[in-house]
Amino acid sequence: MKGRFITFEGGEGCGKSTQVKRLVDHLRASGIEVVVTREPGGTRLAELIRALLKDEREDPPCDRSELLLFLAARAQLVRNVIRPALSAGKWVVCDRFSDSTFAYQGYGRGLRLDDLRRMNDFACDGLAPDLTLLLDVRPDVACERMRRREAATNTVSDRIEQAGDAFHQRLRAGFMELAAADPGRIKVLDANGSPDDVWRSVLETVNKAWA
Ligand code: T5A
Repeated sequence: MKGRFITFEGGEGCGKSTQVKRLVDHLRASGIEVVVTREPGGTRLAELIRALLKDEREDPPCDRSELLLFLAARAQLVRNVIRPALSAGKWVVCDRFSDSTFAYQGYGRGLRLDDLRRMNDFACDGLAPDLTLLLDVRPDVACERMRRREAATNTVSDRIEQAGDAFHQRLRAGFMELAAADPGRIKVLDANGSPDDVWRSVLETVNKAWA
């Protein structure tokens, strides 16, 4: 028995975490055993790596260190959480996975995609999602959501969120290229609408994937 592996992807402020929660609640209410996790994170070591990646003090990781830290966190999560859950027949819903590395470190930072694919394959030991929901938002919509969240939670954007407009444009275009190259797995959803609108598309896409 093998479970199913669903990932959510997108740029900053696309609303992934909101939809991950809705999907997990829905699947559990339907009687499906679901493991929900996120990247980077999801194990003790991977959460420590997350804290290192988010550390705002001096000596931020260079592009290659950043890549290696994301991959180290992923290797740990795949080995200790995702593979065992899938082998036990559970569904796994993960907030970001390999496509974030291709988009952020590849299209965003400019590291070579060929290198990233080989290294990522090594880190994941070949594991790829069955279905990826790519939430696409316009930059102005994403900016407004981030601004509102910062005001509501009294927080400021982090190192990666502050990477600049050109970076975020490359990121969005990169995600679209990834989706165009793998349309069977990566489904692009318009995420500019309300949480309810986006949820309807998420549900429809998941239902269609295993109809
Ligand atoms: N990263 C990650 C890499 O560079 N390489 C990698 O390999 C990986 C795995 C992770 C960072 O690491 C980078 C990407 C990221 O920069 P994170 O803190 O986990 O950092 O950040 P995100 O994954 O971007 O998650 P966020 O929680 O910040 O954003 P989400 O999940 O897109 O959005 P969400 O749901 O929290 O919503 C954001 C705000 O908008 C509102 C929400 O209430 C919230 O306030 N909202 C909506 N408002 C209006 N309409 C909707 N439809 C809305 N949906 C949500």
